[in-house]
Amino acid sequence: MKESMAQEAKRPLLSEGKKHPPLGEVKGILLPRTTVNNWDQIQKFKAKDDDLVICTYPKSGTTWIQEIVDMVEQNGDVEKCQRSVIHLQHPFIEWARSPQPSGVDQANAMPCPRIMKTHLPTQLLPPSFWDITCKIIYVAQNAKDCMVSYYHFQRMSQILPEPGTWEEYFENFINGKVSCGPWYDHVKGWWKAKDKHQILFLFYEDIKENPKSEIQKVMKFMGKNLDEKILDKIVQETSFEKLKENPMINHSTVPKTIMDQSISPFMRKGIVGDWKNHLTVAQNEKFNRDYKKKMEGTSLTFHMEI
Ligand code: PPS
Repeated sequence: MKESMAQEAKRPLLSEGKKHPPLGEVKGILLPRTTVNNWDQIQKFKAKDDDLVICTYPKSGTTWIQEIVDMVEQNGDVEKCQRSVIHLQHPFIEWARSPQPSGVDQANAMPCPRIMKTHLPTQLLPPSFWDITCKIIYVAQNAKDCMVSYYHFQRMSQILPEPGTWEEYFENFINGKVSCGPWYDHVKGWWKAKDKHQILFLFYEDIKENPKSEIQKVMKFMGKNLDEKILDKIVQETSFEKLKENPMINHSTVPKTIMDQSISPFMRKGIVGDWKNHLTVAQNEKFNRDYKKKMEGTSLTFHMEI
């Protein structure tokens, strides 16, 4: 573990006595046990033509694109975007933690047009989504930064397994032994799916580098037409600094029994290239060799720094 990272992780890696439930599995993909227990309801979910689905591998900029989409939908009206916490605005399809209503129950109770979120890989998406013409926005982040963000998230999440040491987590991540399965198959699956479905495929690194042009893509995809002034406002209002302080977005209202942000904040760093503070030279070399094999033959490429 690198020194700067050791400082960031100096708070307890594994809080003693904390019970993190183990993951379950569907078709070889690890998922939260509560999701697996509710699988029947999730698979039977009925998608509608006017649905918009935000889809990501975990820790790839989901919350960021959710707020961008909401601001576009609300024509840049900041007050309207503050109407409720973000996880209540966009049902999380595979969320299932009773006694809360499941993501499917929330979506079914919602007026149309609905905007929802999922982290499912293509092969686990409820089949009804493939039979209709709904829109999907997929955001991908480079695997190294995603792994780092996921590691810190698992340190603070009380509903995912504890990540173990960074060295252990590194091995688990590259072997797909994390919730939602291998990053590699997830991004490749959705990259392929975009050729047959209405999918806007975006990159975290592009949004970071040029938010306005990426937000413009979202706007056009959603069939909206907002003027330059509103676009500039959306860029400002969805910056990392703004969202980190926004209680509707930063998950500060989520109970500690789900996310303990005293261990690591949900809005942690929001940068491209933090992997350089985490991967050792040997891990980086191992990662690159493995990555080359797993990503061979795809036209999908990522920026590891900007
Ligand atoms: S989750 O739990 O899967 O929904 O998490 P997700 O929202 O996908 O990812 C969280 C990471 O996204 C970062 N983030 C941002 N980065 C840049 N700009 C903005 N506006 C922004 N909003 C959220 C957040 O900080 C997490 O990344 P890390 O690297 O851990 O900081």
